[in-house]
Amino acid sequence: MYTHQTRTGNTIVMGMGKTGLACIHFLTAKNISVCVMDNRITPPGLTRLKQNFPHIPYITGHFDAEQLEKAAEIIISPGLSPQEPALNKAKAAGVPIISEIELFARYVNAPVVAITGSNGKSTVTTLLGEMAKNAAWNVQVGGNLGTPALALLSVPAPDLYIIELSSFQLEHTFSLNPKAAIILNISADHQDRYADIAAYITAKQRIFQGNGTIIMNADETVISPIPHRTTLNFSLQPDQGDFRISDAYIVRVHNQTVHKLLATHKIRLQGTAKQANALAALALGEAVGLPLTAMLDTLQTFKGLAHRCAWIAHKQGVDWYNDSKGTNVGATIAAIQSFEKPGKIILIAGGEGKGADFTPLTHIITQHCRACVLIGRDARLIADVLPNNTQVHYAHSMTEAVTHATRLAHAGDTVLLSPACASFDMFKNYEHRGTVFEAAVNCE
Ligand code: UMA
Ligand code: ADP
Repeated sequence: MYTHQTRTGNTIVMGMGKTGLACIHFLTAKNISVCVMDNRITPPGLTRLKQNFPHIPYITGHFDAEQLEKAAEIIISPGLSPQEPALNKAKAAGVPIISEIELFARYVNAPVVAITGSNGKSTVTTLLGEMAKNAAWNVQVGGNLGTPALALLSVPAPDLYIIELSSFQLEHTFSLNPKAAIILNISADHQDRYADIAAYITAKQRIFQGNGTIIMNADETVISPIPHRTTLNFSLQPDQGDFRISDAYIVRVHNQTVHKLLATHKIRLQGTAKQANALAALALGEAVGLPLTAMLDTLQTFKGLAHRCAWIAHKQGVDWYNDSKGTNVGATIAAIQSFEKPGKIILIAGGEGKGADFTPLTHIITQHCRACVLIGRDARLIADVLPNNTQVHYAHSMTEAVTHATRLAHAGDTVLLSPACASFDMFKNYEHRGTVFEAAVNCE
């Protein structure tokens, strides 16, 4: 059990990004003495810090181990590895290290839905938010999605907070007690940060702390159920799950009675992965008491988010899809599978692989892709897992990749950008990558 510490000294915020700034804003409003460090020379939040908080002491370019050791508490930004050497002395000296989410958990004033998983977090968080808004609930939606959770805390209290959480944010979170929590799925990601997949899963499982309802993906075997906890589960299989897909319907099974909720063709999110997201949102919504009608209405209008397997163009008989947010192997497999078009996909992939093992792509690419156009730093690592007879082309830019794909695609084919990698070697972020892709497609 984590107890709030009582050491004297400064609270030190590590990281001057969105999280760091949200912490400073929150703590200064509570008159808590705070200082901030970032090991980048010009961190993204520096200008705003100087403008809005001119009296807050800060250090850039390095972390001051001596000051950290004397801190009352350290709030670590999610992008920083806990293995950061300067943290070790502080840890040894017993300085409590917490996340921004821990701070949120200490002060939160309304029920929380917490959503994690390797893929689908942003989609489910946004979808559930839309469901709640359709039910006229006053809801705050954010977290890893973009707006730091702490910045959402509001008075008067909303009806509900819906928070997307990354494994990084969960690592130093101890007091969260969500009314409903979910791990959507697990596939290898961030293997440059974790010793192995087990360590990544352990971080994700921290979302189940507390005593609220947990939502389990019954098709996912790596997460064990928690005995004696109220649990709802969902499945794409017709024979398991409280929420499941059966005979082309979303159904709710309650005491062995099957209630048909909605024909799957009425859901705007198409493809199996996206249907799983719809089931997950329904289960979360039920756990917090959202009215079913509002949830089902939302499923018929919610189109999904940009850069997530989004259709962008039809040219000379070829469909083009932007799945730039496909930043790990699991997302790319789900994207390819959603097309059910053996041999008719031109896949554009590559970027920063984050230490991933690409071998799970071998079979699916062999089955479904006519050719691959590979970009970015780890292009050759993807090529290495493909059989010699796979058509592989390399491109130095997105424009060049699109030109290759245009040449390779036949009428009836699909060109899919789903990189299975982060974007930072070539782009500012996944949105930038997707936007550059769309612009290049429109210029062809
Ligand atoms: N960094 C340093 N030195 C520092 C602090 C950070 O080098 O002193 C680096 C980190 O390694 C990282 C980058 O700077 O590459 C940004 O890290 P940060 O923790 O300062 O990021 P924030 O701006 O606070 O944004 C964070 C989340 N970023 C990360 O976890 C990397 C955002 O998720 C989130 O939206 C935001 O808080 C609000 O909660 C982004 C993300 O990429 C979208 N998340 C990862 C993902 O979804 O896979 C986990
Ligand atoms: P996250 O916030 O977890 O990154 P997003 O909703 O932003 O999730 O989607 C990220 C990527 O994962 C996209 O490529 C999207 O097509 C894919 N995706 C979305 N939902 C799922 C799912 N349930 N299973 C597998 N892949 C998914």
